[in-house]
Amino acid sequence: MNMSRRLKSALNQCAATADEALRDLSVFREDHGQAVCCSYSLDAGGKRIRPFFVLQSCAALGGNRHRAVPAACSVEMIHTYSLIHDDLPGMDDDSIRRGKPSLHVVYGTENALFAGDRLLLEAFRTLITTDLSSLRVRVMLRRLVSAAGACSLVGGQFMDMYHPDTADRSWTERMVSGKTSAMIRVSMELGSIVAGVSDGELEAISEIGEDTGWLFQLTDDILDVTGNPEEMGKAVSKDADMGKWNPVNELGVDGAKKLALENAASISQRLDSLSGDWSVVKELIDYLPERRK
Ligand code: GRG
Repeated sequence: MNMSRRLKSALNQCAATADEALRDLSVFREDHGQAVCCSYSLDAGGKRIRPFFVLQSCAALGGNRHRAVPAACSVEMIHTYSLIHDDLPGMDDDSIRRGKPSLHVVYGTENALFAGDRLLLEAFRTLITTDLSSLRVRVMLRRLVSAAGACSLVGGQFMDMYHPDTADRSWTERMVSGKTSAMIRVSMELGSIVAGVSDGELEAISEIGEDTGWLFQLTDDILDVTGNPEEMGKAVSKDADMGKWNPVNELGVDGAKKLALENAASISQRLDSLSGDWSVVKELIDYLPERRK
């Protein structure tokens, strides 16, 4: 399945919007080492999937995309911090990220720690600048804190690091929910909140975001076996080499691809039941099982 011209253009547009806004943040224009380190990783060319979900969820509900830009930058900064820290020798120990040497390889472990810490904090400073009522901004902050926190991103990473031999499907689902889904779910939530979503619909979007995160991880696991490291800009075969349980180990590549197609179809169907026009988001969901990077 080829990516449609419409989807390609929406992805490029969202990435360009996020890139431009991130470069404009004064913190990355300061002339000292940490700013250089933060920019090195942010500018390294990630896919900007999370900013896409923020901006497109806002647009789907008829919101003002411009107002969602701080949230798009915030989720990308937290995601980038998590990649920088995950690549450290004491964590997943990866020397290539986004097709370039990982930050710690170029600037050292200490600077990678500082840059990650800084990105995490700047993400919240940036979200506070959202042009909405302070009540609405507080709701967004609460969601972002919780997605990045001990029961989500940090918690999922902790589980993955102290991965027990007995880890089974339900353990892995909880770990993925924290490590991968939380940031994708919150991206859809924040974009929807900017657009003024109702409480009832926000919960439906949140569940769709959770399942989209699971689908994203499933396709990441498939690419871990079938992907090309150059195309993906990172190492592959890591989980297989470590003997970790994941759906691909259980179902094989074809079984996992079938499951990804089924999950994408179910998410697409649920997007149809929401108000607004989610067609661009649906196109990305339908494309995920085929993605090569
Ligand atoms: C250090 C708190 C902390 C968390 C690290 C991000 C992470 C958690 C681990 C990296 C390994 C991994 C497979 C995480 C699952 C999420 C995922 C698939 C990340 C890669 O996201 P992409 O493909 O990356 O969107 P780009 O580079 O395109 O932004």
